[in-house]
Amino acid sequence: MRTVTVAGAQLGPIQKAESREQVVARMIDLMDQAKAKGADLIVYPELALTTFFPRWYMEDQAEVDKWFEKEMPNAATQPLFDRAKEYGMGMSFGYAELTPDGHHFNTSILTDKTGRIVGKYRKTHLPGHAEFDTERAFQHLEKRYFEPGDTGFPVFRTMGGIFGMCICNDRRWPEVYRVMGLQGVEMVVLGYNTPSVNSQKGEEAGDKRIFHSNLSMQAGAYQNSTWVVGIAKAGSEDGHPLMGGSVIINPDGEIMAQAKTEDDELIVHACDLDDTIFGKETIFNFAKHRRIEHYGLITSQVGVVVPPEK
Ligand code: CDT
Repeated sequence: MRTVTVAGAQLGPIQKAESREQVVARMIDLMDQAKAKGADLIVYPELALTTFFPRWYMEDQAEVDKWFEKEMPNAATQPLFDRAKEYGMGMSFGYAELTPDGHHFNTSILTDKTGRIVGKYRKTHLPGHAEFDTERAFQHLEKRYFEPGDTGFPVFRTMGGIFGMCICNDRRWPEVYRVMGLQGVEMVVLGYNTPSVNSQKGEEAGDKRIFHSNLSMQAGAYQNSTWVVGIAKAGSEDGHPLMGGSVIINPDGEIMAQAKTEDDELIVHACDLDDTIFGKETIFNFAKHRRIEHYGLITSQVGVVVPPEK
């Protein structure tokens, strides 16, 4: 057995006016609860330190940059790192990263049990749009504020296993899990901020949003025989609802723990990384069964090309 007890730390809404210090205090409170439950690793959502600011249209770059972190850890997050180190707990959370040479990424990090950052991932699939869209019920301006990530999908050896990360919209793309699966990933941790309603399809709400989210993550887990931990920021941020439903999914694709509220809430599960072995050695033994001679279109073509009409 290689058990990693994982605490999924769903965050409730963060209002625009809330400070990072207020949010970090909530994150530390969840970490205290995780410690009491014996957690080895705590996973927080995408853009965990602030409201989901890409819903707000901004033209002034100085105003935009206020939502970004220039270093990690920094003064606001150091107490979180200190507590994680004191507890001997790994952690992962997302934040908006402004690099020293001026690049803007939607980033997540993974620390080991000493509080050292051992992995960094920058979001690849940026949903939404870059200009104000009058056709949408609300804005989703990730393409305006972030560049596509430059990391690819690396995996990291830590806590006795092989860990990978992705962020929110990435979880809907099967290639993400497969690229990590090809590196032997045993646990994928991710955070999300998913609006409870579809801004371009008003009638799609609630259950179907959670269904699509779980469908994607459960398939990614099963098809690569890996644990997947998907953690939400949920609830109404300044009148804009985000769905909850944070989950811990086993390598058979089954949900082992699921959040019930749209508020700060901890879900905990003891994940045995050895549970990944059976699937990796049998039905999803890639070395034995994959036929890469037929997969060329996956990397040579972006959009759909239909056959010519006869
Ligand atoms: N944060 C994020 O990636 N959210 C997207 C919503 C896309 S709607 C434009 C998601 O896939 O959940």
